Amino acid sequence: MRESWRWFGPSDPVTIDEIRQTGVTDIVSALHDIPAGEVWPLESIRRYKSLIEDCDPGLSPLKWTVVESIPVHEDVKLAQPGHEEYVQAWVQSMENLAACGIKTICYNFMPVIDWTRTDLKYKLPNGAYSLRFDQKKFAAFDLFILKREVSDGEYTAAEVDDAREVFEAMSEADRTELTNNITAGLPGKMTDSYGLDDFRAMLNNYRDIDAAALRENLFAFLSAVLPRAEALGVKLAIHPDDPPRDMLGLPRIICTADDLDILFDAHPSPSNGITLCVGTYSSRPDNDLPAMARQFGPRIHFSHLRGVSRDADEQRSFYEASHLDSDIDMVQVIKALLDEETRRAANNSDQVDIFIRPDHGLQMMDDIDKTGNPGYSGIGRLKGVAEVRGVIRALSAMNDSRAAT
Ligand code: CS2
Ligand code: MN
Repeated sequence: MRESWRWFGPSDPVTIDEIRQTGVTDIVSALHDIPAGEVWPLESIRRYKSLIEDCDPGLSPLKWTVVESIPVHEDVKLAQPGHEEYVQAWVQSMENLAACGIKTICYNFMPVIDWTRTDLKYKLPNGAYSLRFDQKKFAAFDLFILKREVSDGEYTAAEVDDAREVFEAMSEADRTELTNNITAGLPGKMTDSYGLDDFRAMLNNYRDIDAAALRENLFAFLSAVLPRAEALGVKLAIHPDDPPRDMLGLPRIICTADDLDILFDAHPSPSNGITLCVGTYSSRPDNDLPAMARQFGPRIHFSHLRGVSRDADEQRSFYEASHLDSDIDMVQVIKALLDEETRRAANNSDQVDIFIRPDHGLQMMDDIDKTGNPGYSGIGRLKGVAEVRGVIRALSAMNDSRAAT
């Protein structure tokens, strides 16, 4: 297992020297300033890599090994005329990264919105803050702020009533904040920020695109990308749609084990893999994470470790819980990943190690008064990575002692 940490670049309040202190060995990052659809120049990649990797002799080295993410231009998801140019740019960025030795690439295929939360400062009983997705608030945005024309059956009458009640209880400031959280997006998102009118126009672009059409567009993208990825030894790791279900009338196609079966049936290439984002997949109760980690083991090139706690009475609402105290059996997930590495080593696989990172953390202690990227706190993630490291060490020690007897 290779422990990594997401860094947003020189403006990230958590610095490379601070990350070094956490004991992780790898950095997950991206050229965040380059707009979707443009090539990442070789020189820019080299320069950015040296920001991460150059350090005084004697310091523990860090290595930029994982890209999260090269954004996929909306026109590719829509298969708009001319989108091939954006695909070619994506492939060129991948070639340039591979030339610098960076060969694990996370990406996603979520239309219009990337990961989405309604609350960025949700107070937990212990006083720390967390991120939350509240289905009622989201419905309040959809129905009463965005005022989207919803199709029959999207909301029950009771859900509309609940949403109205939530909307009416919100202040103007609350409504603006909710709108920003959803339309302007969160750190690390791979889609653009929009005002409400542009947002409506973007949604409208997808009115004729259902799940089957979106899949076709993803598969066409992969047909163009995978042969080069294979030749370069690059591993692609698609990130699931977060939350993992259709939203705002948009199809979302990487949500469940069945979706992944469809993906790998269409494109069995060994370069076609996943980011096992444990928190995202388990934001729905029908995804069994330890089982998915086992089922898709060989396809897991990267894993985001994070817990969620779903509301008892509304399973679509959740908050991001501590890494080990959530609805997920994290120990069993980690065990499955370690077993997968053992299997790879026995098969002399070209990539034995799975990259993991604490995917978000609580905002706690000195994090609370700092302006940082929601979810990407220093101390909260340090707690997450330390807990996960403890589990890895304990399970590995048990495996070693079993192998020795
Ligand atoms: C999110 C997103 O998973 C996450 O932590 O913060 O940044 C997500 O990683 C990207 O959309 C993946 O492409
Ligand atoms: Mn994730």
